Amino acid sequence: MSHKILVTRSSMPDIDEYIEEIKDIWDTHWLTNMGTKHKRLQAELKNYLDVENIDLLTNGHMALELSIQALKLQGEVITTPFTFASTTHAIVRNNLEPVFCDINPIDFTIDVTKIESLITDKTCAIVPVHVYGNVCNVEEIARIAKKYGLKIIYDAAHTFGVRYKKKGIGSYGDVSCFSFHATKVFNTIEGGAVCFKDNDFGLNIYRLKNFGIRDQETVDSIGTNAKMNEFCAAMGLCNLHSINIEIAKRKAVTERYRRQLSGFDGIQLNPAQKDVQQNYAYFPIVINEEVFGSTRNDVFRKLAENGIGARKYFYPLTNSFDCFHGKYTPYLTPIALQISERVLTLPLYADLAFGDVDKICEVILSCKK
Ligand code: T4K
Repeated sequence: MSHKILVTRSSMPDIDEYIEEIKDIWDTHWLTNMGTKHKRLQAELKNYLDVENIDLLTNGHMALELSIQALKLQGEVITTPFTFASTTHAIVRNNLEPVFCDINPIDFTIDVTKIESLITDKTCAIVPVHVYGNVCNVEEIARIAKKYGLKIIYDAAHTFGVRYKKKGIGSYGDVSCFSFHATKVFNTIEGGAVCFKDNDFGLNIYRLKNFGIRDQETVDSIGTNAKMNEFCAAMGLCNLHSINIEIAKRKAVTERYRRQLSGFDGIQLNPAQKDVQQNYAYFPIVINEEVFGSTRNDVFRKLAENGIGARKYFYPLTNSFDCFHGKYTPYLTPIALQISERVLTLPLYADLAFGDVDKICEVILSCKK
């Protein structure tokens, strides 16, 4: 292949549209601290995501970390290790103890049949991940949380624009945290958001993202700085104009992959879930080497030799990260462990050429023995 293909490529608006959007910043000199673009984007996203309340932040990680802080949690938090570093780090950085639950092997979200056996008198919350844009079993998670009095904070970093049973995904649980990173379906360069129901929680988040400042003479919590600036908000306003086209193009790429990779023994595809309006965020495949004849790592290498940068999202599991010095036991989440050793996330972005998809599939299938 003459050109390199990476796992994703940021979608960007037309440059003239962006310049037009940021022009008035040169008149106002208002660059950050909840300016007019921040306010406009917040209102437009509340509408698009179909949520009761939303606040914007510098990134998806701060959305998670500050949400956990704002809920003033203590003790143990049930979560999964099959995720990006951010999910587990947000828990540990709040001095909470992550308790790792396994995932289900079909859509890779938390295995709801295993949550209750992990609950102790120290459990305070569940942090499930809508991984790859797949929706967790929100009904069962809500039932368990209600029964044991637990908070639910969804890591919704991958689910921008996803709807479940016709409702915005951000309206499930107590809180949902979105990422608007450059690599996401919708980006504000860097950015994130917290969607929530409780107004007091919203007030806490607003203060925490701005140093805990209540007014010019009162600082009532030890907050940090996690405010989205006006240039990022402007990027979001422009990208939001074309979000439906973005998702439609991703859908077309996804369908092209599915047509070519379906029906091969040893390749498991991401499911289309019932009652879910998808966003086509990622295209993971799971390779069972015993049937396929080559391992995930063989396929990864072969793709790399052909200039194709697939990624091992999510390997290694967060419960085996070096920074935790062997504190957790990946063998206690065996399905997550097995999937992390078999999964490969293929390139996916709106303008990925069909010819490139065909080439990627050809290289993968050439590894079948
Ligand atoms: N929870 C979950 C489940 C998440 O997946 C994430 C983030 C978070 C929480 C936290 O949200 P943020 O705080 O990030 O908003 C990338 C992203 O940096 C990260 O946002 C994302 N998850 C994760 C799954 O992927 P890396 O280390 O793989 O990124 P990197 O730099 O290798 O980029 C991947 C590819 O994207 C590149 O090969 C090319 C393309 N790219 C990258 C950048 C930076 C672009 O096209 N443009 C760009 O500006 O983590």
